[in-house]
Amino acid sequence: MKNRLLVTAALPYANGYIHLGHIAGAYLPADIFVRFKRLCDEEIIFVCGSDEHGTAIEISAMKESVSPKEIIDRYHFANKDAFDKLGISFDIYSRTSNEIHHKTSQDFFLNLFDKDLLIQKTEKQLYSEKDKRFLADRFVEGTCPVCGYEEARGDQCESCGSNLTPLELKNPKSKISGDTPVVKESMNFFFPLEAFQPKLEEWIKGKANWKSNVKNYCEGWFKTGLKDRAITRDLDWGVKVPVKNTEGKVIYVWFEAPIGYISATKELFIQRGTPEKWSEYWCEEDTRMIHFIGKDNIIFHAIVFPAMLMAHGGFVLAENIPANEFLNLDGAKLSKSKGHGILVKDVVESFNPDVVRYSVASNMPENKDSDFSWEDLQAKNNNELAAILGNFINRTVVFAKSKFDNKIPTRVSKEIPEIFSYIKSQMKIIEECYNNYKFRDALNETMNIARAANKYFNDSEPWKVIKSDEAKCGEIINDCLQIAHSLAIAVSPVIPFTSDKILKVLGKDTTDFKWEKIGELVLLGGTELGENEILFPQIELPAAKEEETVVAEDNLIAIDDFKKVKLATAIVINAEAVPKSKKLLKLKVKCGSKEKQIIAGIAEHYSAEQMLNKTVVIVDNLKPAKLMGLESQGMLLAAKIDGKLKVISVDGEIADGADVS
Ligand code: B3M
Ligand code: ZN
Repeated sequence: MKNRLLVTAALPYANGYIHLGHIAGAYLPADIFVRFKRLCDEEIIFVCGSDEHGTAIEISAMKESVSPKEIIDRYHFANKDAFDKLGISFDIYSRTSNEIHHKTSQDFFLNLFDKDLLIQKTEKQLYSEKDKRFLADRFVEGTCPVCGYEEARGDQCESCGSNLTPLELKNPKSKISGDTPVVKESMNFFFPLEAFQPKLEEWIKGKANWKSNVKNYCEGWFKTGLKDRAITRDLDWGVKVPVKNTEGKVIYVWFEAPIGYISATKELFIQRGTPEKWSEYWCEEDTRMIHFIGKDNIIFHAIVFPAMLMAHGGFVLAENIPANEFLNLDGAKLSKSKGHGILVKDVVESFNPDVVRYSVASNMPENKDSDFSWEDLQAKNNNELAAILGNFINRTVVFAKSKFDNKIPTRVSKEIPEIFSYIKSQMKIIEECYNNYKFRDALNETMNIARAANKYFNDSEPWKVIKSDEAKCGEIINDCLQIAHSLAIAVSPVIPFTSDKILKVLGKDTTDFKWEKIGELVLLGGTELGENEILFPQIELPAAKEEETVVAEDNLIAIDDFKKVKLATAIVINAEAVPKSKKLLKLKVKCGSKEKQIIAGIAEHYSAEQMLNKTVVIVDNLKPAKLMGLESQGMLLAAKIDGKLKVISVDGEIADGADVS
């Protein structure tokens, strides 16, 4: 049995905050799997990081008039933090802007170039005279030749999913200036994907345990026939092509991003002080590499990247790619571009991360799209986590605390009740589920242990037994506490924070915190119990959690109501961060002849420098209010889109002090 595991999760683009759709697609299943394997003492690393190149990032930067570096820094750190708060336990969360990644990708490229594998082709490209640049991928928008959707991107139509090239678009327009581009020739490098089709087909044929969605998808591609793919672009932002006379060209983001898994591994082992060890994971045959991704990334992980690795030689290929489908929010796809996303950074502020993990895991879109709703999260918390697991732990601990002097009662009889062999058999079943990437089943079988535990408690009636036979009652409670320990292990891949809490209340260290100890008696009688806490307080949802506000007829306001609001333009003449606040900026604005202080909740979206000299629209007649002890004498208008705040500004168009109505 091979035993060295290399687990990767797709590198999220650092141009947006990660949302629950991402979590359900790749990161949570990966994390659960990795946590399970760590409990089994397997040698394993879990690598991920930010994907920091590509036109999407350059476009975000352009839209906000900031540098790409500013964009990637913002989202890299925010996403790293959000993953952390949700307990996604990467061994490393790297970034593709790191030097080591540029070097690793360039070396990879050169390896293929030196072997004469890359094809150089001069082709027609779209070029904007106005922007003075080629318009690759997302820098152009136009009408999809397949479905007629008018806002199709140069690389893909979001409406019908067709892969496109900028030249195929009808009525192409520059995303930068709206300019109509001309056609100009340019040389680019192509990867000979077509030539790899037979090898790839052969390789995938041998993958009996791949999910059918992944296999079918690949077979679809094979049927159409693989085509060679351009792996360089005429762009500035990215990894420079390491070949002479290629100024102004970078390696295509989808060529270098998966190499990011290799660079991240190298970086991890540099950090660990064993820099050579990365190659054990990437080059030794007994490594099992598993890519966790969402279904929209299958082509790159199941076809393009393996072909690249084959072309390079000396690398292991993926053992499995358990891609998930999409998680929908009340029916709508959880995609950031559509604005339906529930951002991880927000959700972990309001909810116990384990409740989020549990509810996403129980709705994991393993074989088909699935739905997420707040009501379901509430139900999972109140009716499962609290009512089954929390209840068992709580009643057991409360009983032990009050009747056995806050200690684990000692067992006298050597007899081990039946329930422990049931738990052992569950352990095997759950193991099997995890090994086959069946996370929903694993979770259900795990909760079955908690259900059985409650039944054991009920059937044993310790509250009655205590009256006649204290020793016997002590044994029942000892059993229940031992079961609680088994549960702490069994639930830990899915709800690790809760698992820690259970361990603490049991007064137990991690010596027996191993998968194989599930169903065993490891707690010592006489041990002092820790402090008990309610693991899953009931969740009440606010009446409407929906983002969309539908203005009901009786919510309409009269023009006179609106006239009460005095809006004016004002220029920001001073801006500084508010100490100890992540959200607030302290602004001084000039509005005609007067100056005002405004404390604005925009610090997560704008730096003080970015706000300086902006001409904004303010509510001028707002009653002063205190925020973190600072007086705010107005507010500024901002729009929220896809979770991002954009301050309404009239820079360079209207001077400060103008009335707005
Ligand atoms: N950044 C696409 C995505 O975030 C891309 C994945 C790269 S994995 C090597 O969905
Ligand atoms: Zn289309």
